Amino acid sequence: MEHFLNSLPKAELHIHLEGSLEPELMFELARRNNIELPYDTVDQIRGAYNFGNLQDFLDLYYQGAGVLQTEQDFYDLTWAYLKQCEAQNVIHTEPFFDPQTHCARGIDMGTVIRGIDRALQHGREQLGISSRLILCFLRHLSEDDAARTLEQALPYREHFVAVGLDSSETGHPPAKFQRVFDQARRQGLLCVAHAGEEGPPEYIWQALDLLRVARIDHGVRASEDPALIERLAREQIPLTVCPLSNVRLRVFDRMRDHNVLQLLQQGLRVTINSDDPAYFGGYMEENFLALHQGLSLTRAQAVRLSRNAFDSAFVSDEEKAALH
Ligand code: ES4
Ligand code: ZN
Repeated sequence: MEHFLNSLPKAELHIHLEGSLEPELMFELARRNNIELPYDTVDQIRGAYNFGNLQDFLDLYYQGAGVLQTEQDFYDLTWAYLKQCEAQNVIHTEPFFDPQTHCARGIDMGTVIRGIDRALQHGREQLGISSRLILCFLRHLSEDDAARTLEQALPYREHFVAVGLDSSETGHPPAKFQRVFDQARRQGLLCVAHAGEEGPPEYIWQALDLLRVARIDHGVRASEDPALIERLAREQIPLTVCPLSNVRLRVFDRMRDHNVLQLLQQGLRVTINSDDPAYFGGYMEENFLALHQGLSLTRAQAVRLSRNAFDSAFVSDEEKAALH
């Protein structure tokens, strides 16, 4: 099964580049940029990754991202992620980045996007990995802050295809961002949003009806609302589910309690993703493998999940045909 899952061609639709920052690279960048880390060793960093909930994780994630300063840093971060994709036969990826985390520290938008984009370009040329970039707004900040961020990113419009919504979900419903998502859509951008990870099914309804998203990131709490399940199945709205993330952030206590195969069985267009692989114990292959170990995922189910991801990618039908 390990060999099968490794060689299965995969597409990843829910990965935060900042969440792919491995402790080793965090140390190297801290040294390069003369930044003091509150850890002495890589093992100490990994030892701190013991989260009780989403907010515990986000606090360490934003702290870790502080070592990213130069265009080269963003290049190195993205390139390291792409090398992992290569090793696991992930042939298409649509990563998120969080510009507000960096711009709030005085890093220029162009520095961030140019570094990421150059690595994605090299990934296409040297590794044969196709990609589309997604700009995420931080939902714990205001809608005005998100609107200013979109404005600052417009000079780099050609380098990203969609906007997303991430960070602390509870208390920050999709409705708060309706106007900025309307603005993004007027720029021809597609929309996605994290919803129903820690937040209630109502936030998934809002993401669909108010933000008009093409995919729901996570969405696992949809199972609490039969009418919502019916709609997601009927409209074949993709859910980008992240199994290891959900267990590490205590959305489910154990992998065998995860509802992803139930959602698949109910006819939803479910995909498997790594979310923040450096923090949650693995990349795409480890997520599939954890489902095999915890939920007896079969080869046929793995193939279905992988196909769903290619079908849900933000690429033209011609490009899809080439990926399949
Ligand atoms: C995230 Cl797991 C998760 N949830 C919400 N926002 C995020 N940003 C990075 N990882
Ligand atoms: Zn996420």
